[in-house]
Amino acid sequence: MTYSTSSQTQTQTLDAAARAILKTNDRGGYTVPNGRVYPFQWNWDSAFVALGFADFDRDRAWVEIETLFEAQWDDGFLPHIVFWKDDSGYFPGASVWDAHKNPATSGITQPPVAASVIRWLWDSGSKSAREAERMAALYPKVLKWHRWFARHRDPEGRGLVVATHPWETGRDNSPEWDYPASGVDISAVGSYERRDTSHLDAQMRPTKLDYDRYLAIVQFGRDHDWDHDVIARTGPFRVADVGMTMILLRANRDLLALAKILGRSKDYAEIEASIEKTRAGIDWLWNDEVEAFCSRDLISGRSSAMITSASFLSFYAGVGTEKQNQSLIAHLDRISSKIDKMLPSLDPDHEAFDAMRYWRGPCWAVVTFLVARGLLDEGQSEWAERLRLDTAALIRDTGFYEAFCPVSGRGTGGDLFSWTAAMWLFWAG
Ligand code: 2M8
Repeated sequence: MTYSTSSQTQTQTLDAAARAILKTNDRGGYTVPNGRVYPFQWNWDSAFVALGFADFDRDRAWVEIETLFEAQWDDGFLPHIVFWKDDSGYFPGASVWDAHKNPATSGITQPPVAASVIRWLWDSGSKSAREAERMAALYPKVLKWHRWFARHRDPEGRGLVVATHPWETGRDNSPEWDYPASGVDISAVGSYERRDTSHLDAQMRPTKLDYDRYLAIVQFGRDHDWDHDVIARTGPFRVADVGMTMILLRANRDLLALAKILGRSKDYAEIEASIEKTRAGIDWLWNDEVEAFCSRDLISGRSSAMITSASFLSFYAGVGTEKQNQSLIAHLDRISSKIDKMLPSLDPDHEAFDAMRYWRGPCWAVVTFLVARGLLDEGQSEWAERLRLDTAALIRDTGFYEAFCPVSGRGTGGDLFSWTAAMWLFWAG
């Protein structure tokens, strides 16, 4: 693409602003998503942030992932938050999770994008001996995390990822979780003080009922000493999440590619079997009525029947028949005719659509990026470019917000946000 001088200058200014955000949010070895609202290290945020650092400091990019894996538990589990330092600005902090680890961590995980990010890092670099060493050192840790998913997060053996907390999905208050979480007993939650709503407009955040349920599920995990087997089999929230499943499937494909680069031939069959299991099981998430991949509640067996941004991650995972893909593209056409900027986190035709409230409508650059990558890989380059240009326009017009209103383009959540800056540098800008 050719830019006019003024748009070139604008791009350079935004590049500089994005780099400054990552530097400001860098706490030395790890980056906070936003200094005020989220003062710790978050799992999938850090993976995306590494891609941003790769634009100007490759060493720092690798360090981000290496630091995250320093908090890996012995059994391969990789926590969703690492509390490297205390900070009273966020709730629930380390003492609420009470996971008895050093460093202190939460007891749940997040979408496993690390393997894919490591592959992007490797592919975009000079393939130096030093980077090969770093990749080789991370590889067994990522494999161990994927094995943890296979052992502890697929109790029915369907090849799908079971999320045991809405926070694990990264799409915290998606309406997909309203029904599955409705059975959570909140009677023993007691009183607590939220911090998010003192930093941000409560209208943009999950509700009090959402938080009561989040905390009741945390209490269950804590009461069971974070025994992930027990939690995945008997916990109060158990959902086959379309987002985590698609992301793990792609991550396994990328892990296999890393294994091949590193010549770890003894692992090929195991990783191939995981890929095949998910590929074979994915149709359980296809909903014929809405013609899309949707998450499914394991407790009731019920499909959410909701089209979310995660539904389109099937392209990224490399699954879907031709007919299924056509239906999904038709949904993209329809959705884009209803709003100004793609990709909203929920179908705007759904009654639960809420343009400013977090994962119930706003556009999130990271998911839009993954969907765009998938569309590009599957030959849908026009759609991939549309998603990129829309994301770039949202950032250019509004700033580096946590998320954006798909109707007005307004920023929602925190500003000067690390993963939005990273997505600008690695992809959208
Ligand atoms: C949001 O989630 C945290 C809990 O993990 C929160 O709202 O307190 C989500 O957007 C999640 O996907 C993200 O990783 C995290 C930090 O950016 O914030």
